Amino acid sequence: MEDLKQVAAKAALDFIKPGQTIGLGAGSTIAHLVNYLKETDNLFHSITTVTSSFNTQLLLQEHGFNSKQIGEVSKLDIYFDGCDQFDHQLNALKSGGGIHTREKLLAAMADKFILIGDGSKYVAQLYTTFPVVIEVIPEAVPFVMKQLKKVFSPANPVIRLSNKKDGAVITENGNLLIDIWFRSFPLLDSLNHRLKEIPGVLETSLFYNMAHAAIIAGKKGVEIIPK
Ligand code: ABF
Repeated sequence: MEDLKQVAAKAALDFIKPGQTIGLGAGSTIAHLVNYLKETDNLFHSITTVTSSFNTQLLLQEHGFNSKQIGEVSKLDIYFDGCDQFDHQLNALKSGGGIHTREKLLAAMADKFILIGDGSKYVAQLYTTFPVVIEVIPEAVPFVMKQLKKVFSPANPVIRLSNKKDGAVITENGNLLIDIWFRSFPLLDSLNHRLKEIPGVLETSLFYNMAHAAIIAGKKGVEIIPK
């Protein structure tokens, strides 16, 4: 899939104009896009970049991009990001990285939010091989867990643990993540709202009705899916 991610990332260059402020998300596809941007003359020297991801920030710094912190901007021309999965209406799950709060903030700031990925991520409808993740303030975790079990039964909410097995994942905002494993998704159009209604929940990894387009690369080439 790595080659296809590269193909999709390269196709994203066509959307960017000199002088624009470009938001960049997390993950391997975005890393390819950063590397391609570095090779351009007109874009590399003229664009301003902003990212939701610590790792992407390191790569931008290493390459010498002109970059700003999220708190320094309120509008982006385009926000590009990868995802775990997206459907034909361009609703996306961005659960893997656990940084969806920042990702959603940048997506909302952008005139255009464009998903990039390989063809395997494009599905007729989102399915439950990925959880919906919520970022929760630490004090609210017991209450939120109780509410989730009550309201969304038989879904299984699980506090995300660190791969290093040294406890729970702590987000860059000092919060915890709860992965909610649904057996089947409740109606997507109200799910985001229902989860955010629970006090203590900051943001969800369901990007419902937010993306404006998607660039996907498959065996037959690159496809641009407008909304
Ligand atoms: C999601 O998938 C996001 O957190 C992240 O933006 C994206 C990365 O996907 P990939 O590495 O395949 O480009 O989990």
